[in-house]
Amino acid sequence: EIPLRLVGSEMCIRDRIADKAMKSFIARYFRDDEDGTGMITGEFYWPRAEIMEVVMDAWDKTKDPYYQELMGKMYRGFVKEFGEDWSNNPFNDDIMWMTIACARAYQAFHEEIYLQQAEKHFNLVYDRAWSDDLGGGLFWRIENTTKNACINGPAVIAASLLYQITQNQSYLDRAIAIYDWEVKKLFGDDGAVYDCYNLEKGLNAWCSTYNQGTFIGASVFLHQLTGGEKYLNNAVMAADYTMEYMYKNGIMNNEADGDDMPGFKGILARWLSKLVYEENQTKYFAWMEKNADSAWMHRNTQNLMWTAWEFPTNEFPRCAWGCSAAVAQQFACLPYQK
Ligand code: 7K2
Repeated sequence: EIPLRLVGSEMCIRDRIADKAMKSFIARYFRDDEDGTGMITGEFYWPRAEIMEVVMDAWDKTKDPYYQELMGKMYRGFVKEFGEDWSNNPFNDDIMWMTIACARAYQAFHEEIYLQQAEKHFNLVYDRAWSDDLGGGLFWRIENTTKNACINGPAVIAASLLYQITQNQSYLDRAIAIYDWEVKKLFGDDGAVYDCYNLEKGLNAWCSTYNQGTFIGASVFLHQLTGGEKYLNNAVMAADYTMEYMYKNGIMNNEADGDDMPGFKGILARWLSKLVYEENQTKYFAWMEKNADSAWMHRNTQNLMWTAWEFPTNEFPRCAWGCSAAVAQQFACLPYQK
């Protein structure tokens, strides 16, 4: 068990900081509507789904019933805007992020709608995105030109969750097949997870925290579901690469531009936490805490933390998504609640 420790001059334990960070984030960005729905203002499709995952992280680490209610409101707000059938979104990854959020919500709360939506949309994406081009794997979008880490890693996680829930072997079989392909085409000997493989242009070897993160998560699930040692070795390689090579054990400051990148680090935080706590890989913990502390030290007067964790947070951060990553980082440093 990793002990909680006192943090800086606050002399406040870490779970209180995570709680304060989340409540401040919600106070600033969550719109609570009278019809029982709610939404994160200013955010579009996949950041909305991923902020639901941050809510699920908070549930996993606190078991505070408030988060069940919050997840329900966010889910209903999402459906109010995008409908119950997400197949008209051309991005397979967008649908898959929402599938993961739903599968996690079902595991936590056992509300049927979440499982129905997760199963329906996992299968929908799998059926339209899997192909034998490049030896397997899922396409990123409906044009079927490129196979990306950002759909394949999340799909392994979604399939693993669905296998845990249903015990339906076909989910595990598909998780393994997608994973094997990702390792073959998008995983380097040094632990790098490459962004994508384009049918015409070949490999794009760019690395990002979210792809490292979903690969770590996928590896941990398959280690736990199959017992295969290679999965744990891969998770450790990908985590080492992220901490030691990408960041030299320092503070994460980049991925702040555009609409997609500012929340990426929260995805790494989530799955690295699973590797640390569930697989007892404690060597990453000090680095995680260092980043969580730096982000908190650089919060603004509303307790919001922008995604460049070594710099002071502006009083008016650019978007909710870019403030959600540090909230995820705070929860990542807490143990799972039984
Ligand atoms: O090119 C992909 C991916 O491979 C790359 O890692 C990121 C970097 O960009 C896209 S994935 C982001 C898309 C997700 N779906 C909704 C779209 O609006 C968004 O661009 O940013």
